[in-house]
Amino acid sequence: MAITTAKATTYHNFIDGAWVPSVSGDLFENRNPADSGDLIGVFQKSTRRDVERAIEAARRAYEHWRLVPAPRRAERLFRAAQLIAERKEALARDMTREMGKILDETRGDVQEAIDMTYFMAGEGRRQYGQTVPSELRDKFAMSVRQPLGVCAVITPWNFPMAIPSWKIIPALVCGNTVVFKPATLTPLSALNFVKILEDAGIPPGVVNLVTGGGEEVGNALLVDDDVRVVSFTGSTGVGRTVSETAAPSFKKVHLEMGGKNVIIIMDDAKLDLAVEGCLWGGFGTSGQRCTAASRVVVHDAVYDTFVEQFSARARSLRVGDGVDPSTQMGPVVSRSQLDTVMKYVDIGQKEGARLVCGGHALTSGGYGKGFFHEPTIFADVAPTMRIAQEEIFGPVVSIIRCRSLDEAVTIGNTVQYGLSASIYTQDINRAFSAMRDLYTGIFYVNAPTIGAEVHLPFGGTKATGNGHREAGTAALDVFSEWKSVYVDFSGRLQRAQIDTADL
Ligand code: UN1
Repeated sequence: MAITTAKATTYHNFIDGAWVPSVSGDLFENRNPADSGDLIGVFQKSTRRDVERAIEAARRAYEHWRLVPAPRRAERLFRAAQLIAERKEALARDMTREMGKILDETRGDVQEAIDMTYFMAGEGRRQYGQTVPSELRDKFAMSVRQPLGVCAVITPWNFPMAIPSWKIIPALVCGNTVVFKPATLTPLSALNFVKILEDAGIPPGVVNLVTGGGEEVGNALLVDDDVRVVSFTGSTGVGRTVSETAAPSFKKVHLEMGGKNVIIIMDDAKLDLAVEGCLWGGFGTSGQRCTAASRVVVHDAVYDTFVEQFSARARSLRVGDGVDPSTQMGPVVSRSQLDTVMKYVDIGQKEGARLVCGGHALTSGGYGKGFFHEPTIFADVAPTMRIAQEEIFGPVVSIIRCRSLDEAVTIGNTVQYGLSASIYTQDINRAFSAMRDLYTGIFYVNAPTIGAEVHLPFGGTKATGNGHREAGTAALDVFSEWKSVYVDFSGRLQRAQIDTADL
């Protein structure tokens, strides 16, 4: 799997059951975002040729794997879930080191992979279809799920193990095989996950890992006729390219993209609870979640008190290396992510929003070697400002004033995205009307916009998604398709819609 030299550990691709170098001979580095002097390892900078080999292995393995009974496939997945649980602490530490979020959160990320793997393994004994009466005599009618073939799984760096598990495990339980291209910023967690699948006894070729950039590796997956499903999580811009590139070969494309999620705080809200929720929703994972609460719409009657309490709490958050147990917010993932955050802080100030907390990258002292930024809050943000409309993916929250629930819902809906929304109120009527009227895929009452559980559908509306959902049994709809089966045991030709059965 890996060769360690005095300089750095070299990690390999996993193709057809073997850990192999790229044909390119090129490598890329994986560094710690809390300390860029910490080189974690070097990974294969793969090419189209590597991808083609992986697809070919997956295509061949599919012919065997699709015929393994689903409950038997699931046994290997239950074993994988146990192995992830056994290795949880080490996996979380690797993840904090390569991605930056604090250990509590990386443990949560690994736990989400455990939960998903157990949940989906259970689907090995379900995958229910329908059995319905036929309109003709002596005829049987039912529907069954069938796998599609080779699935391309393209994942982001913010949930380095949870999101791969959301895609790979349902793909496998349905009988598909996988070529997995993880984000170049978090290849170690991806590799750890694939190693566990290997150790759990998933046969050669069923899961293949190819590391490298989107231009080379991602694109090669999207244009290959043998890839039948693409499941992608990432930005809306890249998602559009994925969709367009995969369209000519009629792949089934599942996209999970950006968010600009809103928390609405009404005048009757428990304000302390709302402040806690906004801190966790806005600054958890340093704001780098598609579900992050990057907008807070607050009723006029509690606006000033909320701004004061929320900014006081945000100012006191301890920013630092995620492995330090006292750290509450880690770095952002990379230099370019830090540049994006700084760019939006600048945009917010130029747009005339009021900076009430943070606003600076942290560069001195222990922060000098990493990509740290203060928790940042803008108040008096107009709903049309760019900081209220565009996904920043960093620790920046925009507070917007409202005077009624109707106005709050309109503001909530007036963005291009539709992933998650939330309301803090003690009034059940307001909670239910907001639940109905906010056009998102996920909705919370008296809780922040983050924290979805694995057994309900996950995904969003508008520019967040393309109508599919992952997680829950909804994920089976991405990784299988329906076959309707009619069995005529009458022994004669019966013509549907023409020959009617006698009463
Ligand atoms: C993401 O940000 O892409 O609901 C996933 C949540 C997590 C998953 C987030 N369970 O915030």
